Amino acid sequence: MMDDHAHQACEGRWTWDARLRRLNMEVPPGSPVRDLKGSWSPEGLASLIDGLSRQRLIRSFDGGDVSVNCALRLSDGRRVQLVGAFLSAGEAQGLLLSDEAVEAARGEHDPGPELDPVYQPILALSPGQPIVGFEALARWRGEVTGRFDDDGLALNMLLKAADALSAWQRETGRADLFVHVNLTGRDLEEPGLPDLIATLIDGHGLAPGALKVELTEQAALRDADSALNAAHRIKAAGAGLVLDDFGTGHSSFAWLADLPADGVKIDHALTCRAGEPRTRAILESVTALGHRLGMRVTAEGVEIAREADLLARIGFDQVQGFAFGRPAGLRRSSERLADRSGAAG
Ligand code: G
Ligand code: MN
Repeated sequence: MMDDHAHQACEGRWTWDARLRRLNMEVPPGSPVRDLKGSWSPEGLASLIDGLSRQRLIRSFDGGDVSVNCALRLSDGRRVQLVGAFLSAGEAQGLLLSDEAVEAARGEHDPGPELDPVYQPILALSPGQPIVGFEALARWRGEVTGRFDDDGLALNMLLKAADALSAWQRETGRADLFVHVNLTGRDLEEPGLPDLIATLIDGHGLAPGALKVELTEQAALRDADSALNAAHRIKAAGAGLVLDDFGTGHSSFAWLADLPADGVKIDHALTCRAGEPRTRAILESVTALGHRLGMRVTAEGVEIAREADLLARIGFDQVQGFAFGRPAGLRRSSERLADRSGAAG
């Protein structure tokens, strides 16, 4: 399954100047797509790309969408993707992803399954239990399960989640809605990440912290200092930070102390035992601790709806879990928001 999918790598940055109609590409010398470096008119670039991709290129920049997500096939078979957003009507910017050379050598191109995230609602434990946000989870069209080894995944998930959030905010008029995207330690090593996040936030006009990045301590295992640096840069770019899976596996108080997070999610392993006195004592302490640190505290993996009252009394601010909504596609998620009830479904 994994072998069917192209392995993407970030190869550089681009900016689009609508007034001059120039696409400026910055690509380092060693890159397999270094020949794309330079300042292009769309027509000039079109001479390098496969006929079928040309319209897509023009539409991406002239089509009026805030997001730019343009997969191009070069005439020699290499494939590149431009991801980013318009900052204003006249100016867009983003990152250049390319599929590694092995894909080109294969000749005919299997485009791979298309990323099609699902979104699981996060509800406030306040009267009416309104949906306040969603966690985006990676799924591929036509695939039931599986995670593809793909360096472009985090960037594409951020792009799709920002798009989805922007649509939900427009549909509901609620600028306070948020979306969470999970990132790994390897994702944090991507140097273009803070820029892309800033571009998406500015391009869609999102409030600071509305696009949230979930991190587990796993992200810090390889190199804690660089993970923390990256987390600070992401936060400075306008994203919220949420500590994921707290209370299980790798999750220390040191990481809680270090990460400048505005939210923490307590793992299913603890929340499913909230009724037990010892676990309850732990949960009451951890929610109080989260609040002392200025964090919103979410109970995740909640499978029994009537436990919401108990979790609220313990001190949780938010719940997420099968009892309050399974992950669903974009359309269904919009319907859930329109229902307002926040009821499971
Ligand atoms: O914390 P993390 O990002 O790993 O959690 C996301 C995963 O948890 C998803 O795969 C999602 O389907 C799953 N999940 C969501 N709600 C529940 C639940 O109520 N119970 C269990 N067991 N898993 C859940
Ligand atoms: Mn998560």
